[in-house]
Amino acid sequence: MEQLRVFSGIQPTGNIHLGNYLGAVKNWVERQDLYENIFCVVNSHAITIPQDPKILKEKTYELCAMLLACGIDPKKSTLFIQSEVQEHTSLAWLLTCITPMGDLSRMTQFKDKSQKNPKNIFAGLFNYPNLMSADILLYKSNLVPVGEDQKQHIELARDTAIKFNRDYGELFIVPEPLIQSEGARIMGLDDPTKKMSKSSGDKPNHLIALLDDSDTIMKKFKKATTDSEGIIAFDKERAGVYNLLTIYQCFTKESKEKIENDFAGKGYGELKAKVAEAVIEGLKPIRETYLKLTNEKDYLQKILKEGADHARSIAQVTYKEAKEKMGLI
Ligand code: AQP
Repeated sequence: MEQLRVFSGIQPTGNIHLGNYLGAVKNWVERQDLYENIFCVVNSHAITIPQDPKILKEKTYELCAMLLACGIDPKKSTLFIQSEVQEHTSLAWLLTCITPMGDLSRMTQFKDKSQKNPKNIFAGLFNYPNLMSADILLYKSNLVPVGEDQKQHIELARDTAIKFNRDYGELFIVPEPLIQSEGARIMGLDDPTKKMSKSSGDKPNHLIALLDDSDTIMKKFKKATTDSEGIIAFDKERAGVYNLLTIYQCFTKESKEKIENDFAGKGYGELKAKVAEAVIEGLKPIRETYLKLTNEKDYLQKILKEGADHARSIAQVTYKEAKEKMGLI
């Protein structure tokens, strides 16, 4: 039986954080043996918000090294940088020409990000979902493992694939999102009503970066916003405690019942310390491997070149088919 193909991406827009890790990357790593995997650092997505070119370049390589440190194995997964395969932006243009403006206007990420940067709203941000559809459809991907915030974009990619196949002839696979039950939406520690996000990283206590040292992680958790009820339970209505318990569960892999029993009668101070300890322990091997990889620049370049060559060989075939079906020479 043919293996299902997985595609997913991550933007080099800042420091990779616990939300990116628990919502997406950890899932990619743990399921590598099940699928044919293609993972991409989506730097062309990053420029939909203004970036400093020098920093963007640095962050792109840092993120590639970090994905390897998290456990992406180049023998099992293709890893590459999006802008190295030009078919992503080429196919995005074809898809842009068949996507209704109304569908793009409904995207909540566009609304959120344009509210955060009202003076810097560019057409690229509006068109971001078409580039994401191109990323996924180019590889005829069956599954797209993402956090909950990307679900709406995948629904659009599905609609686009269906529309293209209907109007121009069968070509694309209609992809399915793969969203896990725990950790699909990790919230900011400072404000558990808002998703943990790289672009809010300037708020000192918002996110846990995967490279934060143990003291910083402990300090940030100790300051995490909770409530005054004093009961430790998986209650979605109490977002701060729920978020801490979810993070704890993702690292310890214990059941909700066991966690609630273990914390019964304990205070928030103890909860925060235990969550911080679990996170410190879980991130330690990642940080250590990352530091080793920063001295192996040639190895990283080699992996990324091989990854881009492989990705391009698939992408070129799909793009040529799409172009011909639309009547382009
Ligand atoms: N808070 C989160 N909880 C769970 N999953 C999350 N993801 C992002 N934030 C959370 C998932 O991480 C993957 C990579 O995301 P991305 O870098 O492509 O873009 P994003 O979703 O916009 O993530 P950020 O951190 O909020 O970045 P900025 O601030 O640059 O927009 C995706 O699978 C995403 O679902």
